Amino acid sequence: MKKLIGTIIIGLSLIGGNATAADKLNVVCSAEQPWCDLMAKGFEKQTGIDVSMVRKSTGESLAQIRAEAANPKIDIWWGGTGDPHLIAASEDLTQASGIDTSDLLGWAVNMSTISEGKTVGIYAGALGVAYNRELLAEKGLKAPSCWKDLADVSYAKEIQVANPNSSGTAYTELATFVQLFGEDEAMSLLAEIGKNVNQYTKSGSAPSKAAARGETTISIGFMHDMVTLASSGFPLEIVAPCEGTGYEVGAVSIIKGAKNLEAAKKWVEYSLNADVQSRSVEVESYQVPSNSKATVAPESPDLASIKLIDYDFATYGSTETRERLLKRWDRDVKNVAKN
Ligand code: S7P
Repeated sequence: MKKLIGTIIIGLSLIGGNATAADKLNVVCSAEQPWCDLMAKGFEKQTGIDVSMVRKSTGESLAQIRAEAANPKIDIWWGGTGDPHLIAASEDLTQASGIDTSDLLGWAVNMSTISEGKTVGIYAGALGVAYNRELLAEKGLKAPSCWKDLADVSYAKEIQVANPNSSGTAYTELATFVQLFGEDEAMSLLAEIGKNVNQYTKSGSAPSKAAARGETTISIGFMHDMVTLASSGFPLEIVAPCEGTGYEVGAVSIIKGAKNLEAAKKWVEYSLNADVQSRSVEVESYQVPSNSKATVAPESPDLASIKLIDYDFATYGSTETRERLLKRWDRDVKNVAKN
């Protein structure tokens, strides 16, 4: 009799569409909030799977995934710069999705190759500098055009950038400087620029939002985030630094030990779909999509026309390199700026 009642209850709950363990997905999202929300809603609508989502910067997401390794609460990590996704893969914190990558662009497949399928690229975007042209004119400052210009004494307390410990954007900047100038010169230059920094923020997109609002004159961040603000009418000018610049490959990973593995695989498939990627424009996210069949928004910075470095994802996406660079940044850049 008990067995019969149990069977009836399970049957009713399926007919009623109540969420069961298989109908849930826990996501940590490291892209901008509106895009995270659009993805969650679209996925729920298409699959009927309930998404529980939290937004965190890339470095913070990695820290959470590491801390929960023995009992993961997250199934999917979507968005955020690729290096920490590669680090999670190399630390065996994520697992292969088995997804077909044949429609993806080379830089997206490269992430999968390096990580043995444990992460894959969903978008790309270049790093740059933005300035508020009204504030710059008011203060009688020259527009910067190179990374090295940012060390000029005339920019004292005029620059805002994120902290690379929490922000994937700022880690991309740190790794870009090291690849452009060598490690010692990069640290000295960042320390010089640090004298002009008014705040190291937690999130990578915050400095450009502050520049847009006139709370800082200059920001460092991803150009697509700057485009979002400039095309909304803020007085921001965007600069591709003369020495060349680095770029991110945003990624998606399934957490090892994910409690909702089938749903997680569906999310990876969903997020690589060309139509889904083309929808990013609805929330003014202008990264370049990784699916070759997705539509690239006319506002997206044209990566082919920017002097990009040959960013070494295998090296800068390794635990050893990231830990070493962050330690040096804390010692040689952040603490020096306080003096
Ligand atoms: O969605 C915008 C974006 O620039 O933010 C991501 C970024 O890594 C997350 O912010 P943090 O720097 O705070 O980690 C980028 O992946 C993405 O393009």
